[in-house]
Amino acid sequence: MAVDSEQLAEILDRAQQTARDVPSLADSFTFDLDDAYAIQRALVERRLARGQRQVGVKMGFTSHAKMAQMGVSEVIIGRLTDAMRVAAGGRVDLTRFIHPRIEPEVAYRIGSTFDPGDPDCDLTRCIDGVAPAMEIIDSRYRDFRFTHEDVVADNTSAAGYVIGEWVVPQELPQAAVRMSVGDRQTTGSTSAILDDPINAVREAQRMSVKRGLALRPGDVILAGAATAALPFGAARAECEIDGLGAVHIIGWTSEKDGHG
Ligand code: OOG
Ligand code: MG
Repeated sequence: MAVDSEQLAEILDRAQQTARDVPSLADSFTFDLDDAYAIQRALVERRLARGQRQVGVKMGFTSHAKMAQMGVSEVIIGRLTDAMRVAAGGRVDLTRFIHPRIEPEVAYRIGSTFDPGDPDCDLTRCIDGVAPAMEIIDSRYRDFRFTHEDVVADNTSAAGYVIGEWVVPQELPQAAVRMSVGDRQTTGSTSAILDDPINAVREAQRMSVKRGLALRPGDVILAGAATAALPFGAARAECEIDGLGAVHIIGWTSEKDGHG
């Protein structure tokens, strides 16, 4: 019997809104990858019904470091909404998350020459900006433990993102990537992202067609983390990519009032 995507989306939506984790859905329900993308769509549609706007997509597991960290080895795609955006240099209240992690990302912006209605339009030729970025991931699953289908259903753990200054598109086959969170650091290279992060743009175009996620001019694409994620606590998090510059945000914890 087909799973009820609305029912499973509701479980994940409530987990996100109350910042309380849930067990892996795959422990209790049988669903395949097509079902998982249907659940993701239903989940994000709930956000859109609350007035959020879809502003782009994010690729996941585009580097071996991320695949190894999470035990999932196939590229995934998720949706970004405007409510997930954190201003560069801004503060982000961590109490709205369950167990946030942060990771370095390359962001691409789709320019006005992109024609979503033309299947032959090459998205990589329509990019009009690239920027250093970070993604906050916050799996709604207990202990960040999930299957490939679970994480797709959960909108690929998407929870927040910050983008630095856009610069003109440039080749980034092997730029050094550094991220620090308080006194912890991680380093890598953009070459870890599918050999070259522009390949993540190709994958975004291919998978958005296959999975029915609309891409439009002005949308953002996060290429996927070049390194494993770090826990994001009350600290300054900064990502620097050679040739692109740096971006930072500050995690802090508001006083919890004891009423959840
Ligand atoms: C899933 C999200 C993966 C990336 O950049 O590889 C991702 C997770 O790690 O929980 O965003
Ligand atoms: Mg990511």
